[in-house]
Amino acid sequence: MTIKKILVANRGEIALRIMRTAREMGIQTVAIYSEADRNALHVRYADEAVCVGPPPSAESYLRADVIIDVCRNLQVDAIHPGYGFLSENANFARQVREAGLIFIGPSPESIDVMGSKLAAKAAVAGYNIPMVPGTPSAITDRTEAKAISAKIGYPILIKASAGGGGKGMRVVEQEADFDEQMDRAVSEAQSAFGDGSVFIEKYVTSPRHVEIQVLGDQHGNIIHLFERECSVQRRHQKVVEEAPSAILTPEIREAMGRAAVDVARACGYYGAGTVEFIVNDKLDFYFLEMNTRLQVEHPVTEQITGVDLVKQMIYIAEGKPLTIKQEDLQIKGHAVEVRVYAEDPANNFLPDVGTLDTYVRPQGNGVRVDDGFEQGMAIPIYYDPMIAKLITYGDSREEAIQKMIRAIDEYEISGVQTTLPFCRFVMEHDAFRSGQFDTGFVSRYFTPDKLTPTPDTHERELAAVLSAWLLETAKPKPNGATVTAARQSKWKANRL
Ligand code: MV4
Repeated sequence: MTIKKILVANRGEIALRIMRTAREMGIQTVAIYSEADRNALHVRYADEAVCVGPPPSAESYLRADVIIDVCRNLQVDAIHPGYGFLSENANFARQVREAGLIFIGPSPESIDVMGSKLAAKAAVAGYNIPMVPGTPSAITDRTEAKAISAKIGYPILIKASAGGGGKGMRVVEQEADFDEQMDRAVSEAQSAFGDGSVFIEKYVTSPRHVEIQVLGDQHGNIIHLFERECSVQRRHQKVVEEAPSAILTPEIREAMGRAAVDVARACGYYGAGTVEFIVNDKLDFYFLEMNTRLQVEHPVTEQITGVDLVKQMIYIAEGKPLTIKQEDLQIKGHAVEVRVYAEDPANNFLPDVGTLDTYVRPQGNGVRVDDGFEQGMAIPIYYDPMIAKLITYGDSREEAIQKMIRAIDEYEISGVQTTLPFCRFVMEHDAFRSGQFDTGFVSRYFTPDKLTPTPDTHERELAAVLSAWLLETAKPKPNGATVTAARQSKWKANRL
């Protein structure tokens, strides 16, 4: 089956990113949008666009029935769900299939298995995948659970089977707290996910988060595209991602890659997926969960492998066998991504939505910006406040980081506060630069007083006037080097 027309059931940067690849492949694109996104870039970019409802996601981007109707009306062949919204909804994938459409993603069965952490553990049980010591099934008997916890050793973690991304987790420091924390965990899981099943794992303190990108086709071929390091997080929200990880040896990388491929094999996976591991200070790694979608941070993998993941997803959905062999893949260079949010890092990362009065992207060699906004546009309050993903690529980790600092300083955004100064703080931190960090990085090192504001537009104008004045008045006329030095010192003085 050849896909001729794709509907992208998403918005913002990821909708645009998917449509760009579709266009390169000669595939027609259909955008959907809510009333809040009438003027959005993904709507303008698409060949056709249909309004699917009012601003709240539940009335627009999550309306499976409306979206499938649009596909019927416009003779769409396939739906790409992006990330978030309907991307990990097995019932949506099923409805799409039943409507005779192609879901550009895994089977509903794979989504179901990996959507339940306990089902995922059961599925991989025969594959010799390293897992954190714990209970293999839902807790029913507390006396037994306490005995297991005592054997594992405290602290332990209680996790909701239906949870994910840190939701529904409770640390228990000692047996005396067990019952209270268990009550809370079960009732939270029940109210948040409609499923009160919880299980226990040994608590790995301050792990690193390393995930493996996989691709599987519908003929049983599965490959991995190495790792992404995502340890710099704030309250389970990733801030910086990079590839490769600064800590993995070639041997551990290969072992993790093989484990990830086995996890995918265990659920008959096809499409693009991510297998998430935690890594302790001895570099032992443990399988945690699998995300059955294209991830926000996929660009760093694209940069270091040269593979367009969306293109591969489309080929896989068409039923084509993978043409990339594991042995063809190698890591070339280093990529870093920061997420630019309309949040105020000086004010507890409070969302700061508004209008992008100034919006000038950084450019140049090794810089990629995936975004969905232009100057003058408003950031809607209804959705995730991510403005852009800024990705840099260089020969080495140091080069990618230096490029990132340069790119952050070139980025001009006014009208909203952004996390750019916070990203700059991370890039300049010794622990980050040395690679010696874990998931505790932000809480351990960050306080708002550590922020050096990136020069805003006003300061830039001032600096420009100042340097013009220096050039004009300096006598005798200085050579280029002197001018550059003078200009930089004034610039720095402006940036306390
Ligand atoms: C853990 C853990 C320590 N020990 N499991 C958080 C998100 C979810 N995907 C799994 N998470 C964790 N599971 C055990 N047995 C620590 C975390 C964790 C974490 C994991 C990845 C990235 C950031 C994190 C931040 C806090 C806790």
